[in-house]
Amino acid sequence: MMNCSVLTKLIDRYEVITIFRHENPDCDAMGSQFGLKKWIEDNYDGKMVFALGNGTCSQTVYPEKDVAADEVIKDSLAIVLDTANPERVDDQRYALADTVVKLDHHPNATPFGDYILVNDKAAATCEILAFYFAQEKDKITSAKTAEYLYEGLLTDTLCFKTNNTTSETLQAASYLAGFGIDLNQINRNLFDKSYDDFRFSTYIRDRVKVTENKKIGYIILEEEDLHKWHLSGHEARNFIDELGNIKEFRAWAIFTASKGEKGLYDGSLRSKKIFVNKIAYLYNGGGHNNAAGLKKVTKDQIDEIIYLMQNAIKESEK
Ligand SMILES: [Mn+2]
Repeated sequence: MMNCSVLTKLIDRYEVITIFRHENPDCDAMGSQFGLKKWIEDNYDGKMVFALGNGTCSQTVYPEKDVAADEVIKDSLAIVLDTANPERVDDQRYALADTVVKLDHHPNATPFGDYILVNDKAAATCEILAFYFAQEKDKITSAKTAEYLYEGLLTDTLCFKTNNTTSETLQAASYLAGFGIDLNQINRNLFDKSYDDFRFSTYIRDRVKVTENKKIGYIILEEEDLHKWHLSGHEARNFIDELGNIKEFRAWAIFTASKGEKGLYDGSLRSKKIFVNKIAYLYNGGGHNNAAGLKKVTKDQIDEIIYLMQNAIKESEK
């Protein structure tokens, strides 16, 4: 658990608060952003709170993003959520703010901002916020706040199955569930598949390449594949969990053709034990130990990446 009392002092001090999160946001990024916004609005009179960033996440429904002029951001407290490195902040104007707080659960490889609140033991940024709300004031006054945070927690842990799920994660979930949210409905909203997605899953499963020892499964999707299924590379890579429950696999990956860059691919890497972020760092990428991403690699580099993953698996089994 992390002491966030400095955050309360800062929120008290500023009239305008801008909340940022990473590009290509997931439910942890969006949920922490809108959860924090709602919580501040519910607990403070007269503060202006802006949730900024251009991207959105279609996995569930979020409010429209806010619009703020540079002048507004300049006078504000900026809180950047769920974002490990400054380049990934969706809307770089966060840097204009009077004070910047980084609040995150990724390893703090690239510290930025005036205050750094990082707990890399937390399974989600929403977990950090749940404890913060509970400790600081115990004032979640609307079920919507609890719902935003619960959704972030549930998705970042793949339904409490990832190896960073801890007793604190479940405590946070229990705390949030206490606000009368509909757990079953939230699960269905987040995880029920459309029929098209179901068919795309089948397509992926049919095309998995498997290394000889069956320890790595991966897929390369070309521009035509994405076009045929009307998916962006990012959307297609979100199907990575299709490969996540195979006994034999120690690591798995999806590579998708980079938009408008012939011969280059973006990739998502996952593993049970080996540190795939160490491999991603070598290829303009980064992320968590067991879930990382990288950008613009060639087919030869994909072969290298698979080779490095195989080596890491070998090392880990010595
Ligand atoms: Mn997260």
